[in-house]
Amino acid sequence: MKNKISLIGVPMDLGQSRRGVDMGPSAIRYAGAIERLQTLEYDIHDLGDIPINRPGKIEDDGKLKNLEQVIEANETLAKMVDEEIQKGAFPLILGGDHSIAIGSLAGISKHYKNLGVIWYDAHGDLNTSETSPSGNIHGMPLAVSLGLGHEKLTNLYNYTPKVKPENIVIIGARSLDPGERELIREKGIKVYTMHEIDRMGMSAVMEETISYLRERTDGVHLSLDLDGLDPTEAPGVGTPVLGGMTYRESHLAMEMLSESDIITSLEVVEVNPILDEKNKTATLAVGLMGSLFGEKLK
Ligand code: EXY
Ligand code: MN
Ligand code: MN
Ligand code: MN
Repeated sequence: MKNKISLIGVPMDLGQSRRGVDMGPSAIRYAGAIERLQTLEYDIHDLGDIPINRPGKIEDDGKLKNLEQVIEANETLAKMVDEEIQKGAFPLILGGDHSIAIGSLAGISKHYKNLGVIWYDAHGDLNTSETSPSGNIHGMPLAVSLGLGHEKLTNLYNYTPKVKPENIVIIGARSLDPGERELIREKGIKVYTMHEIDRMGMSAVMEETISYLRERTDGVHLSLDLDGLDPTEAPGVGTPVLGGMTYRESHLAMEMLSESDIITSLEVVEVNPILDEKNKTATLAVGLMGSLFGEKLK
């Protein structure tokens, strides 16, 4: 993994409806993310937070809430991420809700022929405005990155698609909408739901994921949604779903990814300190980052 890390905060909460996730970047910084990576001798630069223009009461049609503000922030994010990769840095993006993956993947993917994506999440985030039950854009970023959905989102940063379906692995899914299930079947997207994780064990899931992506991609983006973990361990998330991955399973997943050395970018999303208990979820996220960046137990 590269030694130079560029940290970018995106205090985005307009991709969903619960206040508080805009404080995710601060909560993760307060949980010691920067110091943790400095201890591992990374040269980490905190580029601060992207400004989010708060809407007045702009009536949207409810099918793509806060579309303009989400687009604006993601265009800025894509440009910053693109520039940091050009400078040879490893992009580490802190959310903010998962709609920021639209900008992350737009800024990252142009640097790869076949970017792999590991979507560590309780959800598929594969909705379009046609299939979404909520109109929240944080439930759409993976569909958008596949080139599916509103063209103002899919064409962000002037190219589409960002990711090919065969280069995606979803891990931890346990809440998929009908339209997402249809898309997964139609596109043949690789998904390890909690059922597979329970049957196979996290170690086998990660072995398969790593070898699958190693043979077909030239870089891998890890999109780490903290609601992928069980809410009894990670309560500070906006869309909790019971029966999630444990902290230990997640540490193993991060340690195996660290050993594999396939991860070329990271985003950590959906930490909502208002819903949390004593910044527990951000602290857990920083612990997982430590494992991903090479911390060893002995
Ligand atoms: N599938 C539901 C929707 O589209 O509204 C819930 C999405 C939750 C998305 C969180 C970020 O993972
Ligand atoms: Mn430096
Ligand atoms: Mn998500
Ligand atoms: Mn999620």
